[in-house]
Amino acid sequence: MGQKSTYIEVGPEVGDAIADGAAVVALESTIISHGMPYPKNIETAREVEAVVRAAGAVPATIAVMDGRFRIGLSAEELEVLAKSADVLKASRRDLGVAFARKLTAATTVATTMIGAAWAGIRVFATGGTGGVHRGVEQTMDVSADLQELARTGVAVVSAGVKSILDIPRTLEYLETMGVPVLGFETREFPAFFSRESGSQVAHRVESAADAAGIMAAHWNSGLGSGLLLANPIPAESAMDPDYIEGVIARAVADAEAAGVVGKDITPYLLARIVELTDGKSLEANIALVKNNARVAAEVASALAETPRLRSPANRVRSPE
Ligand code: PSU
Ligand code: MN
Repeated sequence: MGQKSTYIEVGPEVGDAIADGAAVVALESTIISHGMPYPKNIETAREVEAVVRAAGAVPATIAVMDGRFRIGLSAEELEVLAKSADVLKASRRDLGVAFARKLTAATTVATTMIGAAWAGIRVFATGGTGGVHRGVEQTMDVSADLQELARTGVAVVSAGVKSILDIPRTLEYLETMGVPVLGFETREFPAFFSRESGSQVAHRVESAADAAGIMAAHWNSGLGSGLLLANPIPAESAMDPDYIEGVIARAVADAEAAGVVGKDITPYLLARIVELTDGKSLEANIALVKNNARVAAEVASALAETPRLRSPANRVRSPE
């Protein structure tokens, strides 16, 4: 049962899975268009979908295609997003423009959460979320992803945030906004390329079922916001923290020198880090995204077993 309304179209397989209450995992598209170089981006997008399937859930990669959320991209649509360098990176503020002008846009964590919530998908896997940028005192650069976690009822599985960001301030912001940050089998908040950041999460969860139980209680009680499930990169793929910290510091300095600002900062830093590590950071990135996809599928499966899970408050209930 696919669904179509003015601003959203749910693909048939995903629509059926949602209607059946089966496990579905949302996946974002900015990581494809602006987070990784071609062709690794498309290979990874396909592999991540396969990981979700192997773990027993249906993948729903999300983007805006021709002015409408598309929930569950086809192979051709994935290809379009992977190849076109100038596709819009759409955060919440850009959605109205993309809808009105019938644009095709990659969705960030924030906008993928919105599309997922509208479709009724509760679990979303990505690499790293946005956060508070280093130098925020001067720039006020705080990713809209954090605000979205505070308002939209979707659980995001990520390997923490990259230390291109200010991790302690990112965690302070999430605490202020009332967003639960759960560590998957750890108390340490992971730093994307490495398993340690020096910052702690408030709560450690022991399994996917444990995480799903907390999510169900959070939503069923009416608390409503999103949650962040922080899942460290597998030890065998982790990078040396001192090495990657040096690379990141250099990339941040290069961005400043090049005058990069606003929404271009994150893509610039991601690409620069890949260059500076001769592609080693990209391999780590791919490994952690797959690991997040697997855990997200396990959490989605556990949630699917939860009786009477409240539907998201902002779900589009009866599309035309
Ligand atoms: N962090 C990563 N890889 C990514 C992103 C973040 O390690 O691809 C992307 C995600 O789509 C995230 C977005 O939502 O960057 C955040 O951008 P900004 O900092 O401009 O809010
Ligand atoms: Mn920003």
